[in-house]
Amino acid sequence: MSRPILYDYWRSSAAYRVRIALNLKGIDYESRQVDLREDAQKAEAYRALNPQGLVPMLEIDGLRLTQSLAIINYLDLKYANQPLIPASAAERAHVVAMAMAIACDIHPLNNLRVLKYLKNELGHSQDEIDRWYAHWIAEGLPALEAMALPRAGKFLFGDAPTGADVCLVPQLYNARRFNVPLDDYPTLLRAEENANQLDAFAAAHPDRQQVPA
Ligand SMILES: N[C@@H](CCC(=O)N[C@@H](CS)C(=O)NCC(=O)O)C(=O)O
Repeated sequence: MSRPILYDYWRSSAAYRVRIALNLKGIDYESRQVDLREDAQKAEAYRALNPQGLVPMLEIDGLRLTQSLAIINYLDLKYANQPLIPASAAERAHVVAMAMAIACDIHPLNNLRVLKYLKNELGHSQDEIDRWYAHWIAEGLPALEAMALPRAGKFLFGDAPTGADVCLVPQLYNARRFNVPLDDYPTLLRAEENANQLDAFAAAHPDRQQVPA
């Protein structure tokens, strides 16, 4: 297998998910930074590869994969070590629901292009945009805490990391950047703490990535 290439951005939480998943699977990869500050994701050459103009994108096994949850699902089906999504239908539905509560219902509302639209097209102030950002996190996390509570162990589901934790850790990183209070979410914080003790999570942290000059 040639070395997979991750079209990445150090601060992108969707790319952070894929970095964690690749690390958990023990897959060595090359990170290519797509500089979101410079709108490199919108460049024609990049859009020719990924029509959505978003990161992450993963070139692996002769494929070009987009959408972090689809990539995580691919990696999990293809590389059996360290399962990220449980096999049983009911457990699978539970873990995927927690991942989607973040990836579909919190993160998209706070994506860069949404924030830019609020600022540049609708004329909102930075203070209003920061409130918007924090609002959607504060709306989503209590539900996630309640979803996780009955079946959580060291992680959101049981005692091993799953795709739900892979989504959680980048989302809490974002929450902290915007000073969203997290004290009401002990289950989420426990999972985050246990996850960050693992090399796979620690090595994927934005502070450990190459930052474009
Ligand atoms: N649902 C997508 C979201 C990808 C996404 O929104 N990526 C962000 C960075 S976290 C991005 O590329 N933003 C660029 C923009 O908004 O222009 C996934 O999970 O991969």
